[in-house]
Amino acid sequence: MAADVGSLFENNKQLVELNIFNRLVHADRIIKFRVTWQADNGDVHVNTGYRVQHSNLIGPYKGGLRFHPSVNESILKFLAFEQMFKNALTGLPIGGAKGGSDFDPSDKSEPEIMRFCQAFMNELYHYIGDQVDIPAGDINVGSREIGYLFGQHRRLTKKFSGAITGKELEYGGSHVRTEATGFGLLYFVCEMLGRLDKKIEDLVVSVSGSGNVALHAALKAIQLGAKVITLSSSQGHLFVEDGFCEAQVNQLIAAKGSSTEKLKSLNIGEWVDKHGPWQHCCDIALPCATQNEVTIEAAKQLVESGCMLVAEGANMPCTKEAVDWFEDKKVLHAPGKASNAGGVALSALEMGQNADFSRRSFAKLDEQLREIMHTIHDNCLQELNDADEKYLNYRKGANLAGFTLIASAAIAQGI
Ligand code: NDP
Ligand code: 2IT
Repeated sequence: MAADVGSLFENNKQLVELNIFNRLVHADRIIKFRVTWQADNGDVHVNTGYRVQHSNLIGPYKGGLRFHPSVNESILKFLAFEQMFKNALTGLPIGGAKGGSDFDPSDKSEPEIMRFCQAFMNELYHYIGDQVDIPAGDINVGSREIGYLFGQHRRLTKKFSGAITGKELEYGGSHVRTEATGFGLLYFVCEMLGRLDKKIEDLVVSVSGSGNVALHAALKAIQLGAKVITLSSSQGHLFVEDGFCEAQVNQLIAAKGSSTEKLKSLNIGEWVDKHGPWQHCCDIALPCATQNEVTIEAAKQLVESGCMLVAEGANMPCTKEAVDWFEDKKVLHAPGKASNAGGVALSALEMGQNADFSRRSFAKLDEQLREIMHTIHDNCLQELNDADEKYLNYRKGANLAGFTLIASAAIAQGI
């Protein structure tokens, strides 16, 4: 990031004089709180909850909540920082935030998850609101958790307000929000392929993860005529040489239980324990699980086996060394802040529908999502002048475009 924006600082003295870099690196505030909840057997547990409100320079704080044992302040700080640039790239008026807890939902009962969500909201509700900060889902926070969180917010505030997105349709949710990150990722990939005069039909796609983002990415890739050969969980991956079919992916979307159990229950292909999915030959790799899952070793395997395009569905799934490798080998790489921005963009459209008590159709919102991904793709290229960079360097383009927008807002609004 710093290297990408270095030349910008040389050419714009105001950025230095007004100390813009330091002002944007530090979060506006970090809220940290205790969450006490009771297990089914009567035991009382304590977890830590967080909300990092990074910047509301261009709109109210906006970003997901993650429940995972790996959650800590450091991870949420980088996710909130990235979210600020991602949200700016959408062209919509949303600031950047992220939150969550180190709570592990994987071995908890439904009532335990409900009680945890309620206890979490008992503290978080002080800091959010439809004009202030609007959380949504992320890892292990899907429509069930959003329902419990929203219900508790409604009880505590006595207001039915759009203070959370990712809601079910019946109580203020939006069509396409569930699908948006994965579908948007594929619309972005099609934009990238279009510049190479290529189409996605018949290309081989490797996807990691088997959660909300991964499954909707796989579904859209198959619908567009690609062959999806892998899906994964934290325990390993499923390799299907002939490719998953649409019905199998839909079955996974509808299924309950752990990612590993769901994948194994399909009884197809080859289950590879404890390995990520990057060892197989593919044209396109879509990391859609978690941060740092594509290491330099995985990047080398992908390049060697002929992969020509990597687009991030997850947030920062490729290590810096992996991205450097892709760029060095002229493999197109899209950073998550651009390619996975469809989810938060649809969240912003959900906020708009909540604000004017309206509901748009699936078809209309899907079309809007396509347009937004097209705009984000254009935004990534517009700051690059060098022809080589324009061909290759989405990372630099996305950082420059996001930074320029946020920096202008910071300058315009004074110190
Ligand atoms: P889900 O909880 O629905 O799915 C997460 C998937 O990733 C599961 O299959 C999970 O497997 C796997 N996973 C989680 N941790 C690890 C790990 N350490 N190693 C390997 N696999 C892992 O989350 P989402 O699909 O919503 O999120 C996936 C990624 O996309 C995250 O990086 C998230 O920040 C990002 N994202 C999400 C958006 C959204 O709207 N939901 C929007 C934009 C980005 P298991 O169950 O075995 O842990
Ligand atoms: O990383 C992300 O963009 C999300 N988890 C979605 C955030 C949102 O507010 O919809």
